[in-house]
Amino acid sequence: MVGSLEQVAQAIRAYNKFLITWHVDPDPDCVGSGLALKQALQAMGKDVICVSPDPLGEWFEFLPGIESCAVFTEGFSPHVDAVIVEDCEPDRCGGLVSYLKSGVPIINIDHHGTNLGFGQAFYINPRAAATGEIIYQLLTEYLHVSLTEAMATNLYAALAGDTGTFRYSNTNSRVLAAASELVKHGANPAEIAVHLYENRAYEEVDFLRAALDTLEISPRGEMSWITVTKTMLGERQWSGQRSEDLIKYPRMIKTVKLAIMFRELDAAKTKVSFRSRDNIDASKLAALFGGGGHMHAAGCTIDKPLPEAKAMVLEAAAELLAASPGNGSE
Ligand SMILES: [Mn+2]
Repeated sequence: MVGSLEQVAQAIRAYNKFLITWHVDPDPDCVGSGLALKQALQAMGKDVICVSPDPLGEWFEFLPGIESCAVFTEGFSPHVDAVIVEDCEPDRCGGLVSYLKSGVPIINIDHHGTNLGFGQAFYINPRAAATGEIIYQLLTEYLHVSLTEAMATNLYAALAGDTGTFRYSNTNSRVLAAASELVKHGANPAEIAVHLYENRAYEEVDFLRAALDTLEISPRGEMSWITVTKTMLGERQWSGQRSEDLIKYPRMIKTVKLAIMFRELDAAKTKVSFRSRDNIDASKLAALFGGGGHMHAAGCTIDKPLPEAKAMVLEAAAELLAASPGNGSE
């Protein structure tokens, strides 16, 4: 744990005009957390805008207040008292990075253990299942905001997103207790699950078919990966939804301890996502290539063409698996 939630609460009380932002490739945790925090600060009489570094696809349309979110455009540099960067470190905010380095006060809230904490007030708790869990604690225990149905829905979506709807190893009694409170305040688990996992256009499922065709597995079966090229993606926009959709397939294979997704960003840039099980530390693997994340979910971006990046990562991954005690013995 780095920093203090009390310091974050003090900084929030001290300022009036806020910008809230999050990481590129947004997911339900960062967006739901940002919206709930915005709604809570507005209830406290603050002036708040949410700005996403990347476009928000249809996936997020069910989140209450999403229509008020702006998307970063070139030359964007609003006057605010402080920027709240949540679910990441400022360097992961894409086009907003130079604005964040311009000297504007930063408040950083995150649950990624590789984040050292940035700005004048920060709280990084890698034991939190989601940033949404930290925001829930901030609102209820520190800022004493009464939760509305909109805040509850946004925070529940955040928790559901990062825990695979309470199935991953980060699911514990604390996060379930928070989810229970959110349901009491109006979050609808069944409706949110439909929005997170169903409600897809035919083209989406058709894309899945193409992606599944690339599925590969290592000779001993402990590592499996899936690959997305720019050609396959076509005009479709990438979203956190697609990441979860795809990486779950190599991940669900019985023998697999490390699932990898390779995505071609451009001719010389490749995004790599990792999901692991047991004692396999995915964040160590991501860190080898300048990325980061959690023990069982991490990622990095490599400045190499897809085939080269793939070869480098698969080699390092095989080494990690070979060096992890107990691996392969089941
Ligand atoms: Mn998160």
